[in-house]
Amino acid sequence: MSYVFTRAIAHPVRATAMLALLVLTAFVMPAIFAAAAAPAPAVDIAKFAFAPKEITIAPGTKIVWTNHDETPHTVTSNDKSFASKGLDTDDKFEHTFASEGDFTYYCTVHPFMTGVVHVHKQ
Ligand SMILES: [Cu+2]
Repeated sequence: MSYVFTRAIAHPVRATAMLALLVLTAFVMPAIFAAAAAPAPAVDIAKFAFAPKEITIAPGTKIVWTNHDETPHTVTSNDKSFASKGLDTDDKFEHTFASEGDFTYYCTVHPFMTGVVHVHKQ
């Protein structure tokens, strides 16, 4: 790198290109990553329910479920496109929804616990 950098400095056009690359690396790239690193939407599992019960996200969004109960629960989609293991207290499960659709899910231990993820372009 230092060899390349030294050679670049020796040539004004290359030096300008190197400066542009440095500016891009130092300022533009972190901004892009900061935008991509928005906090993942969260669904809480508490008192034998998913909260929020319904959530709407854009394709490519990751959702994180956290079990706050003392009882094990699962996050299991009806179409089997995603399924957690048994989640103990404070365990998390995450899934990224790549394509659009309405994804219903439930807890296999307590099938009356249901939720739905709406994935739509926004
Ligand atoms: Cu459960």
